[in-house]
Amino acid sequence: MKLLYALTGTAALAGTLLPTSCKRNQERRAADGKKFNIVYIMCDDHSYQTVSAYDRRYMETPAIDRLAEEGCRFTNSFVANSLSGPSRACLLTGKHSHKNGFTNNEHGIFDGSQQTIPKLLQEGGYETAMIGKWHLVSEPTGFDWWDILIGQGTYYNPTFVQNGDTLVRYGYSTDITTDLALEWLESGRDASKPFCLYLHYKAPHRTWMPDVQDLDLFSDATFPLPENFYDDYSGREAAGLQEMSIIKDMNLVYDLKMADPERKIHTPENPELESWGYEMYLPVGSDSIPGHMNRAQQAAWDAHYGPIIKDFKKANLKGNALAEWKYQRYMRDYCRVIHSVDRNVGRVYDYLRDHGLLRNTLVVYTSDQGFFMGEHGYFDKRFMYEESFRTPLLVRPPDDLPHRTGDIAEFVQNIDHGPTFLDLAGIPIPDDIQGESYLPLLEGAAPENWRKSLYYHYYEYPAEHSVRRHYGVRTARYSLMHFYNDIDEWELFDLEADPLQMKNIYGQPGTEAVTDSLKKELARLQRLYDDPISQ
Ligand code: SGN
Ligand code: CA
Repeated sequence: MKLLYALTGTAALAGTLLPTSCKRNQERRAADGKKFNIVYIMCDDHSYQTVSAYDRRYMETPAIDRLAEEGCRFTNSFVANSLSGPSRACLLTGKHSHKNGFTNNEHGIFDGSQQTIPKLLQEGGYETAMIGKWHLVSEPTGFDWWDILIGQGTYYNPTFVQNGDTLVRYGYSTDITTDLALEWLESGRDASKPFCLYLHYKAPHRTWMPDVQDLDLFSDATFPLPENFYDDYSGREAAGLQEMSIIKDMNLVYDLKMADPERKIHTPENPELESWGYEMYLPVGSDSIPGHMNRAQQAAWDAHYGPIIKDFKKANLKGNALAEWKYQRYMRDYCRVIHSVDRNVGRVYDYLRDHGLLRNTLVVYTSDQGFFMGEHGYFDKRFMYEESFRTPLLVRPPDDLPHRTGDIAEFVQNIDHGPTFLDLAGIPIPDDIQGESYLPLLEGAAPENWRKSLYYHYYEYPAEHSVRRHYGVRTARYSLMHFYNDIDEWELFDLEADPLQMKNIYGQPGTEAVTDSLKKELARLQRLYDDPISQ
């Protein structure tokens, strides 16, 4: 640990290898003497399908979209390991999971003594803050200020830990997290320093609990069913073995809030769900418990869901009708939760604009991974399939930084944020960092040697949702993945011919040459990133 930390010293940084364009930019910025701030906003499980800058089928997100309208939309943004803790560790280190040591949520404890981006920023004169969902088990290091949710956090009346002190805050998590960020921007930071703020929302993580004020939104909406909602997973063994199907795994009470007072739906078949009920309902005789709703919030929920529960029971749906009812119910709550995120991103934007900070602040909007909105019949993420491997990424560069606008199509991955921040700050990027700065892309460069393929590795199995361990490579046209551990299955998709990834062409006649070259590329990436799976 000490050894890694020593790498952050000046001597270790002196030999840093940077792409020429990065070096040029760093020198130029250093000569300008400009210091740019960073506001990095990350949601938990926000699908690109529900960001209207990417997809207009479901809902509008005007505040989030504005970042792309005034800046850039990345059309090929991916993660390295589609799960919360691992994504956060990639973000903080600029390294793949096997290098930062946090491979899965269930057994991981982030080693905060290692080199991290916030520590490097601090050493470079930056003030750093982490506000909202942290999910890395150990206490944050490298932050001048931190105010984090415990574990997943709760939507209502959440408990935070502020620089080591526990505090319960009453209200809705997304609003509170924004309030804390704005308070820190206004009066918490040392205004003489440039800053980097990590603002991490808990929303829209399962169980997609809307704010009281948003309960009536989308009530009349009918969301289009994904084309492959009724996927039968033929030819894709791992795809069929998961436990994240809307039809079979999404719970009517726990996920879809059908906690009927008569307890016909709310059955005792699953004791955990039975005791949780609405996750946050107050036990009888109690008025206020952290993480649970208070009486007024609960009354608003009852007023909203009560009639839906009644209608649902009367309808006695079966088969596809029940499946599609579940899908609509899921989408309504999910989109309501996003509506609140969008409103709060708007509050952050307004603050930055009203305080003249858009001039010298990079604003990033992204998610810790993508999410399935019923594609393949799924909710959740984890797979290297497109909906969870991709994640939204909209970046508004500082007005004072000469930059391009519009779409950026190069492959970027969440290990790239860290080096980008260092690059923007004019801080040398240590050569053990595996991500690439995408700042040259924002500045309008089209580097010829930009990565042409992506590496992915998911580890959390056996675990909730039963997605098998897998690693893989994705190029512009193909996605090749190998599921391993208690299974040994390869899946290959031609994304041009089969963008929905329904036809596994691995082993099919005519695919020998492409399979061979993809396996070579996979091996090259495993060597490049030094992933022991290949050794
Ligand atoms: C919880 C959820 C899962 C989810 C994981 C990981 N179950 O365990 O559905 O896949 O988090 O999500 S829940 O019953 O607690 O809602 S992650 O985004 O934090 O990695
Ligand atoms: Ca997540």
